Amino acid sequence: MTIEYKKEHDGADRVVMTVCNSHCGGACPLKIHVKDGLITRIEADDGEEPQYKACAKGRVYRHRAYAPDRLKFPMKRVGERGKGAFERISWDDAMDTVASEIKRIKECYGSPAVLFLGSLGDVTWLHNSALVEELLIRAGGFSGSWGSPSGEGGLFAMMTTYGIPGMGNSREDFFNSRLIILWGWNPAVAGCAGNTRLYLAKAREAGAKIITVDPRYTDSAAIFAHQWIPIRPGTDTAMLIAMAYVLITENLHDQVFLDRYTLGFENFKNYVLGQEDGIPKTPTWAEDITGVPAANIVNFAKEFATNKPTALVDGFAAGRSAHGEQFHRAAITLAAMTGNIGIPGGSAPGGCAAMGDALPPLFLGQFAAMRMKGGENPVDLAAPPRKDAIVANKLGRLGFFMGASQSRVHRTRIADAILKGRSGGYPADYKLLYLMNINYLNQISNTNKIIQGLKMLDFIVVQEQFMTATAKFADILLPTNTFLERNDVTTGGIGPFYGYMNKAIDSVGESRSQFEIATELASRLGITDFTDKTEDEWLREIVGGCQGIPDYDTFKKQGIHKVKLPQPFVFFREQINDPIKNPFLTSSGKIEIYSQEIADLDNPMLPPIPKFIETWESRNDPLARKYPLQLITTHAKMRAHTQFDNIPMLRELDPQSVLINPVDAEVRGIKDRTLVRVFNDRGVIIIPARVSEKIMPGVVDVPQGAWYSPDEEGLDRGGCANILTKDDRSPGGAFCFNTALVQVVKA
Ligand SMILES: Nc1nc2c(c(=O)[nH]1)N[C@H]1C(S)=C(S)[C@@H](COP(=O)(O)OP(=O)(O)OC[C@H]3O[C@@H](n4cnc5c(=O)[nH]c(N)nc54)[C@H](O)[C@@H]3O)O[C@H]1N2
Ligand SMILES: Nc1nc2c(c(=O)[nH]1)N[C@H]1C(S)=C(S)[C@@H](COP(=O)(O)OP(=O)(O)OC[C@H]3O[C@@H](n4cnc5c(=O)[nH]c(N)nc54)[C@H](O)[C@@H]3O)O[C@H]1N2
Ligand code: SF4
Ligand SMILES: [Mo]
Repeated sequence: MTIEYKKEHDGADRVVMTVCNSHCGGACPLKIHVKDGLITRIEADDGEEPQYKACAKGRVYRHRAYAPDRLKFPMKRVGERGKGAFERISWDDAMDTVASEIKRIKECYGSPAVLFLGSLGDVTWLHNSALVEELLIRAGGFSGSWGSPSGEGGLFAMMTTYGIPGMGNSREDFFNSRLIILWGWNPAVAGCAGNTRLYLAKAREAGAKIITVDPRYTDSAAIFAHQWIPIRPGTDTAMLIAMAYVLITENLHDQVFLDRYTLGFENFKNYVLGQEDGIPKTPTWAEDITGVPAANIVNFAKEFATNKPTALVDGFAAGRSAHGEQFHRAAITLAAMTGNIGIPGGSAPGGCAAMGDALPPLFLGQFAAMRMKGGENPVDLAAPPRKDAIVANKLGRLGFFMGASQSRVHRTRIADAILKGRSGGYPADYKLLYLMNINYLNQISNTNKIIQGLKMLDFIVVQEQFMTATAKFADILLPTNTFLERNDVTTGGIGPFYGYMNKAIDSVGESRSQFEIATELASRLGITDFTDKTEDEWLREIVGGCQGIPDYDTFKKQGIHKVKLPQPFVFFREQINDPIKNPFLTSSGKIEIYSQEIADLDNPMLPPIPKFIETWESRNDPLARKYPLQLITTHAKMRAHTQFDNIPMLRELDPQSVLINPVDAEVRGIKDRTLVRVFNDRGVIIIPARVSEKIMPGVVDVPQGAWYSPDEEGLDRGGCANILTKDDRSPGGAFCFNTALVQVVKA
């Protein structure tokens, strides 16, 4: 859709309104200037307040769309898997091969042999991996996986404690907070940030105190915080429990709130005071575990209890660990003990508080629109339900990656399942892998094992925009266009808005949209009624189901519809204001500090009250003698996961490196920018070190998402963090990207 434009600026023929939402948790309106069919420049939102200002990644999207390594034609592999030798073929050949391989594998081995893995790419309602899942369902079914890499620990905590997934309050509600705690959350860089930065700055100006709890002195700490509390990774639960000890023993907890809205506080209290196991969870007990001085824990706890309202925002990262769910359950408990849930200026922890009020119910409903027609996946239905599928059972088909069937293997274990199959106790022998919107090899734990798995398969198809490390393992590569080359709709990442993503340019090369690819493939699989609508008709239908959007054509022209809320959204406000009329969606109708649902699982590693359980590969693990440093793998400023790592000007702004404290660097003879090897038994990466006090001693950070780039010896010089992470999950399903031990030496 074209809007009028003052030509004197850059001679653009037209300016197209769209929205970037590159899997960074944000969504930012973009104005794309187009001249002679080519993008000349990109501007950010300058419309009505609040504006959602694009970051550097969105502003240079032109470089991504026109990158030299864009996949422009369908290709078939001609060399060894992983080496990247391909030959151009026609779309007809590519589609025929993919369809005939799907049919062949299904006939020879059954539908469970077809494995599908998809992720997000862009977070939009039409062009997404649900399309191919839908067609595979209609073709007889496929094997899926389960587990959200972002925050399965948080989801588990929210489902068991509140009964539904949480959301953040509106960002302007920070103005009502006296204290804001960024616990493992760095919104200046990542964590579904959007306008958060602006609102945090304004809240600080308005007098709120801001504290960060993080192994790193982050940009958020530097810009917003009055205090930084460094903490050892994976030990946050111990600190929260010791804070509960201070509140209980100093009688600072809100007993009225606990009585009215929660269940099981007494059980938790017995554990905290040591009546259950003989160990009082004192600040001194926690000091030894967390590295945070006991006196600081006492002061912090008192500050939390006496500065109501406090927004405790627990990011997903501390939950991305070997007992991640305990962290989020403990954070919810602390917020309940201080009466901070469901009130203006407070927060409902559980991970999703970091996400903002992105209209998730509408988002999920619309996203799933096309899938609904196909019904359930026959492969899922044929297998018995998973006993521990608490999250999946409650979210049903609306949840991503959360299947409740035993046909689904946790994503961290997929490579192991490929390698071992049924003889290893897995539900199927996988033969064909369909990858879409995912950089599987790079982004899921234990890259080297994934590589072994990928070599084993009969056939791999990858729908990609670039020659990623994963793409190099494909037998057939299907080039996908970018959001600039198709129409779609989206919701704001964290702000309440709807965005229309207008097509700005024609598809680069022969790349096609995901809708085109799915439709074409469906017809070759004999599914003649896959879709009865065009792209535009689907979008009209989806938009028609959204509350408050004016009319389709106006919306398309405007490109963005900012939702005006009568007052800041406060999650669980109704439950707190009128608990009889609006109970929590747990079986007791209360916030379940004690969860019978968890107790019924009868797993000692999943206690029914939040408890501190030491992780594997902690600093006390005997393995720490060999690999003495704790690894975290944070989300990088200039990438959205692996997206944008191939854009030189972004890469230069923040080159991949391992962040290490001067104390740890000095004993190893490492100086700033020294090339180092970071390794453990799972693999090695070779990248420069950044020596800085911005990370606490004993911990190193390899930001996730850098492209795996092996040299001739097979050693990764790109700095792919998942070379080092373990392919295991927490008992509640959390990915353990922040639980690993490594050593660092000069290269
Ligand atoms: N620029 C950018 N933004 C992104 C993304 C991206 O790739 N790039 N990805 C998006 C997606 S999909 C997601 S899920 C979110 C993820 O967002 P987050 O999970 O919030 O991001 P992280 O950078 O992994 O972690 C946030 C902070 O937690 C700290 N941390 C790590 N381990 C621990 C721990 O054990 N304890 C404590 N207290 N802190 C810890 C890290 O040092 C970091 O500063 O970000 C979204 N936003
Ligand atoms: N060590 C470690 N690993 C992590 C994490 C961590 O904290 N530490 N974080 C995890 C988290 S939270 C997440 S969400 C995952 C993300 O993992 P992924 O979703 O795998 O990461 P992306 O880089 O977004 O990969 C999307 C891929 O899809 C391709 N693609 C194909 N079609 C399209 C399209 O139409 N549009 C777009 N935009 N891309 C397309 C892109 O080029 C890209 O290669 O990573 C996880 N991995
Ligand atoms: S990458 Fe994320 S923050 Fe940056 S412009 Fe795109 S949506 Fe906005
Ligand atoms: Mo994520």
